[in-house]
Amino acid sequence: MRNKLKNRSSGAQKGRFSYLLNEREEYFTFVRDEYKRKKSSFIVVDNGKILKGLRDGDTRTIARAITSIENDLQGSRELLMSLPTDQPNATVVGITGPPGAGKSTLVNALLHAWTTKGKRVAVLLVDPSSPFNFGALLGDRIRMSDFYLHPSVYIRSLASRGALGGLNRRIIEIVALLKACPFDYILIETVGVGQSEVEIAGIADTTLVVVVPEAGDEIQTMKAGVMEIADIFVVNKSDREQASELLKHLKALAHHKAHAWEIPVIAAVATEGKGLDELLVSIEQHQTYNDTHLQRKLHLLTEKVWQLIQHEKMKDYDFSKLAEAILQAQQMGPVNIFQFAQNYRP
Ligand SMILES: Nc1nc2c(ncn2[C@@H]2O[C@H](COP(=O)(O)OP(=O)(O)O)[C@@H](O)[C@H]2O)c(=O)[nH]1
Ligand SMILES: [Mg+2]
Repeated sequence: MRNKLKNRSSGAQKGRFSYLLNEREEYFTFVRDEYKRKKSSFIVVDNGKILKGLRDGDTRTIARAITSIENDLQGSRELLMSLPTDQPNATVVGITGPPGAGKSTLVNALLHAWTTKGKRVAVLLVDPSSPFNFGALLGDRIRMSDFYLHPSVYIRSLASRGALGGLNRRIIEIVALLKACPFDYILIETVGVGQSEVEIAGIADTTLVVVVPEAGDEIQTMKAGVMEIADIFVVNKSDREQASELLKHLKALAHHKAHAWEIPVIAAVATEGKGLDELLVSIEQHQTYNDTHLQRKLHLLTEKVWQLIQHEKMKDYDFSKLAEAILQAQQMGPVNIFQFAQNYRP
């Protein structure tokens, strides 16, 4: 096994970031290796080597480490515990909004702008369907095809928690891992359905909410929560007729809600790069805002640790097993749910 790892990493040395990973293949090989590894009696996971790979930005190491974390494989917890804290922090930018709003096109435009300036960027695409269902992700992949082989870009698709959206269940861990790599920006694209847009605000330093003029109804339903999570609004496809109406409406809303930070409302045409300069400036300004409002930073950090504790405490609980236990209890008579909850052990 160790030899095998050695061979692979020497293969990867041919060029950092230069190897296009087929995630599906990577996943199956890794799970198979892991299975073999579990069967052997003496197991060594060389986290020191992995940490070095991460620090060097070695694509294969990054891909494997993410897979390991996603699947709770051996050594992944220890790896997370040993992540360095002295790294200059990458800026985490979340991009959310309805399907088809132009999020991927915008990510592509940002990649162009940042790589031109010599920045290194990791992109996480969180899709409600499985990452191994390539049909659903084809759109994103085509939109970003220029960058799959780019030496300073790493792109990874992740499954979401369920059909109703929600980010990947290990998103906090995966972002922390990417922060141990030499990236300047970590972009997370997620479809704004259900929980995901609320979750993203707890993870990203800056959250962009992308809306489009024809999404009038969606804005109405999104509106309540969306003002809380957006740090920047992008009205994309703003060359369309109804755009000025929406822009006016959002600007009024943003102004009304403004406190220390007034949410910029940017008119964009992502396909033509219109509005991009303004967006780049706004992202930078929001970074400065973050750096000077430490309360917000502390809040975000607390939010993350809160979630980690919740995951940890609930890790042995299983929804269907709980349902079974309730059913069993009901067979003995009516159930007082408070007593049941107090006494239940997984
Ligand atoms: N007319 C117009 N089309 C756009 C614009 N931005 C994106 N699109 C198109 O809208 C479609 C969906 O874009 P995509 O980036 O995949 O949206 P996502 O689902 O939010 O990631 C694609 O066909 C894009 O080419 C824009 O500003 N104007
Ligand atoms: Mg997309």
